[in-house]
Amino acid sequence: MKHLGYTRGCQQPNHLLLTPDTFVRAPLPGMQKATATVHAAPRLGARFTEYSAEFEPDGTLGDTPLQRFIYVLDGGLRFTCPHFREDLLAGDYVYMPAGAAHSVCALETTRALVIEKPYQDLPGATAPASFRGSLGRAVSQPLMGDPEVQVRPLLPDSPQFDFALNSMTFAPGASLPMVEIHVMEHGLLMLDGGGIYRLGDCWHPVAAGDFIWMAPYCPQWFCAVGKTPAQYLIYKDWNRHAD
Ligand code: UGY
Ligand code: MN
Repeated sequence: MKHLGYTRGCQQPNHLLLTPDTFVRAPLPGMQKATATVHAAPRLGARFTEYSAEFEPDGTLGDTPLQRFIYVLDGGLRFTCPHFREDLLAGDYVYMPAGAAHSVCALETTRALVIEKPYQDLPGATAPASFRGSLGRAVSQPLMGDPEVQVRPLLPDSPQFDFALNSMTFAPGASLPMVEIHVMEHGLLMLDGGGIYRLGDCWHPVAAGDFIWMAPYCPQWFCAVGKTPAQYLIYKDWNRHAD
């Protein structure tokens, strides 16, 4: 018996908060020496899949017909595709378009965040090519002129991409400048620090390791609480008409 059944984890019609104490690990097809905690998936109502993959040394991911984004949280992954081969360490990431052959093999005990999504064509635009990047090289910009809230886009600013993935860092006490209510959905992983997340009509204390899914139009606001900055990685659908 743990905490008499208490958890901060919470599911509501317009959002989901998953705290690490609620994570249930299971292998996905094709995974070897690895497990996944699936945070968001179509059965939740999301139009993408986001999961944390945990690898033993030499662990691998299975194939996917979908576009795939992999961000290394800690440890190291050897990534191989026809265009490049690279050892990815914490903060490094790769993007692979739908159907692109690639393989991933853990160099040591490793955790990575994985996003998979069917690609939504845009008439007149070609699908993006594979690429690699690193959080440390992503250019930071203030959110709506506030230097205390820094946004680092991890994907190129191009209509080819049907989603965006940003790092957001809040100085202690800094907050989103407004309660946002928008058509895009979000998948969010807290990387550092913590604070209060308003989601719909709930105010949740959140901390590093938590995952949040926000449905389209879910009212959202965040304020960093504590003596260290809060940082999260946030997914949103992007560059496409709403349907
Ligand atoms: O990009 C966004 O919509 C972002 N500002 N949302 C959020 O942090 N909840
Ligand atoms: Mn938002």
